[in-house]
Amino acid sequence: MATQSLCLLLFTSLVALAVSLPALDIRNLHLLNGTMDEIMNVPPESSQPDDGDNHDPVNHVRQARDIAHHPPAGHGWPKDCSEMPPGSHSGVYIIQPKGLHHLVVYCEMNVTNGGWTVIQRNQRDTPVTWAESWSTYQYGFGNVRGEYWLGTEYIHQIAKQKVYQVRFVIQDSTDNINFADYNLFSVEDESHGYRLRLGSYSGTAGDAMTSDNPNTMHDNMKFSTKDRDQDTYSKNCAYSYEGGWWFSACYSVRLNFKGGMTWGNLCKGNCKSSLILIKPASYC
Ligand SMILES: [Ca+2]
Repeated sequence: MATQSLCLLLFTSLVALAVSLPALDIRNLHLLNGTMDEIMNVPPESSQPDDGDNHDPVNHVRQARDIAHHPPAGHGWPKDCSEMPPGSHSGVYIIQPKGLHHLVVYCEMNVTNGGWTVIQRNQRDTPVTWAESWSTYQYGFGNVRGEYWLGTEYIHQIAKQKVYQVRFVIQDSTDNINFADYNLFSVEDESHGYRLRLGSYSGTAGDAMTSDNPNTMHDNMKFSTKDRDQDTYSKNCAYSYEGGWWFSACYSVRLNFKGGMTWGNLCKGNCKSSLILIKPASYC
């Protein structure tokens, strides 16, 4: 009987919580070059535009009444793509990293057990211009279904929730798909220059992010853009090489670039596509 009472109390609490859900506040809808219908974890009835009360194109604030059944009461929105239910398909989802507003991201559910959050996708013939400013890199650009950068700040916010790993997927000039895994991945906060921290390498693409040569190192480097030089070079790598990255002086990896990309010796200036995926590290 005590258990039943407890369950009833819990259920009542969860219902109360559902009613008091805060508004869905997606700040990076600029990545969604389409409609809310493309989002996999929003029910169809909530994909109608707001009814005239809110014309703010910046915040795209949606109301709790629209999402009463999503997410399940008490469970909250997934904090990254690893929290999607088993059997979920790859596509665009809403996540809410701990302590942050909502974000749209692309979840890759087919690569190695799924659950990967896509933080970068690029291809040689992209229409996206990668020579963007610090603030544009911070909050992301491009198309979440095509070539995009999720945002340096958001990457930091997601990856600080747990211990993360990263996978770089590189299509070389002969269309072979290669990968580079690092068993740890974190990006420090803005006050520390969004410095990159990687763990041990394994894979087929080669360990191009860490290097014996300090001039081409990326691990432990701060993030630089054309308007914020935090590299170790006398000039500005991001300005010279047209894309934001964790430059040293300057690079062995250039993936944030409009044109043929570079991954170490695998494909120097003629890589065809790239994909950067993160998810919590497995402990077993
Ligand atoms: Ca410099």
